Amino acid sequence: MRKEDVDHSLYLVTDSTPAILGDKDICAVVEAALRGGVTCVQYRDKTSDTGALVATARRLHAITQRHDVPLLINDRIDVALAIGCEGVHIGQDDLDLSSARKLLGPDAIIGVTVSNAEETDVACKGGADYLGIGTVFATPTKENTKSIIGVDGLQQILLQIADEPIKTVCIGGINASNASRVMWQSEAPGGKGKALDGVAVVSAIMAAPDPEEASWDLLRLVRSPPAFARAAVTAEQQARSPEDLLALVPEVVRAVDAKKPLSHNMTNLVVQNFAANVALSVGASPIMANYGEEARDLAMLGGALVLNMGTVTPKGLENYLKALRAYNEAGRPVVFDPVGAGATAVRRAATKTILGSGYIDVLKGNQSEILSCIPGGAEVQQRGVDSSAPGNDADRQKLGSAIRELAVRRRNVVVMTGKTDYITAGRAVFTVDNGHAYLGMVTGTGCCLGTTVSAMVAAYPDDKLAAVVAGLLLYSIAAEVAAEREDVKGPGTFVPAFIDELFNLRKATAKGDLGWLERAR
Ligand code: 3NM
Ligand code: MG
Repeated sequence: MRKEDVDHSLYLVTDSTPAILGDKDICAVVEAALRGGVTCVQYRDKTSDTGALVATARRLHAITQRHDVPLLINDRIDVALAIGCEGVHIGQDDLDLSSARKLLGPDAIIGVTVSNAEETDVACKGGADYLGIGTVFATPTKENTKSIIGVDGLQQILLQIADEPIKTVCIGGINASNASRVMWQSEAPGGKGKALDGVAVVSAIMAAPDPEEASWDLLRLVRSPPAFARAAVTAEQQARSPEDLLALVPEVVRAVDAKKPLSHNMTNLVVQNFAANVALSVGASPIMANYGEEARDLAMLGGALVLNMGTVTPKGLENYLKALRAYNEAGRPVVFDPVGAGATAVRRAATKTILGSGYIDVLKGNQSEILSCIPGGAEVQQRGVDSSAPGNDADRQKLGSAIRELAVRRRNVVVMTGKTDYITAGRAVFTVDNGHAYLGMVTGTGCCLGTTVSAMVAAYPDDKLAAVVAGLLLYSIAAEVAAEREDVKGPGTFVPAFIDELFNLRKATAKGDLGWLERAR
């Protein structure tokens, strides 16, 4: 087999420890995995004596050869030479690349594990054939893994090697629940980076009750985009003008009115009642369900999920992750509101975990919350960028480019609220200047915007940018209209009037009365 022809889609790394292999025969497991479609095998055994290593490697090679799949040996160049297999995989603590190349010759496949920019650079310059990039997610399979790089770190490396003629797989905690998402999410912004060639797994196959079926399943997942990718904002949708988007607002609001979509809120203790009433006013069916086990069933009902981090607890976080997974698998929209994201270490960690564990269709927060979702965003914040200062063009530009980068990286829609609200899917940044000071004097108005947006994306999932713009305009204009009413004397009387006006504007829109939209700024 020529090394250019190697398919890295599903790369199996073996493990001989009882915790993973159990009492199964390694050759039987590898054979089953190959029947299931594994495209590359690495024999990794950190404990056996050299004689046993060579004997097992020989048996494995006979099997992989029958399936026309390369066999690589982890670390042990001597074993690879002894059995004459296709190559080796070396880690950062193993023999160096150029010595390995000297020993094995130009035709051998040599892969290198990398976890940062420098290691990647060295491996590419040294002529590695492929990179094993990791550790993506924490995994019990390998002891003392060095750094957990997440999908963000993976994307960074793929961007760095955009023009290198090298193959790539990622490794660490990859399984059927995340393989498809990691392949899609790691794709670098705007198609600028390298696409991952595949995933490398140990336990997802070696510890599976049925390795053949597990392999078959994983290969299918690696090769097909995840359910939510179908409805990501397209380049054409991004290219529209503010006027184009404004023209779609009535259609979005009417879609909510007609469909009464489910708005599934996992939200904080303070806003449950208010958020449910807001959902009803904009035309959605609210359910305030914080128990993750329910999410799978609820995700099937054609709605959207709001993850609001307002009251975060360890149990709550587990519930969020279950729900996130269920909605991602169903291809239904998820709105994430990282309430107080930068405020405490717990919230910073929870935000990172949520962002790393699934796909967020719409990320919504105030300036400090959104900036805490951006690597280096805290600095922008500390430099004193002030979104509440209208007319400061330099600040607007800085914030605009920060959130554009965030949306590009995450391939989603980002909404940053403030006196001016910013919306972007990575290309243009749209702003909304509607709203009223009372919104800032009543608790939960930010959270309820998340609920409103969830109703819009649930009813209009194929155009999330238009849906988000519609939600923001409906919400902030309803606040203006309510605040101007004669019966509204302050924040207290504002709340019921606001709920009324959300309802009134929706009903007016359904009837074709669009006067309120003339207020859009
Ligand atoms: N190398 P699982 S992580 C062998 O980060 C290995 O370099 C890693 O096992 C690295 O698929 C890892 O069971 C173990 O999570 C991956
Ligand atoms: Mg190693």
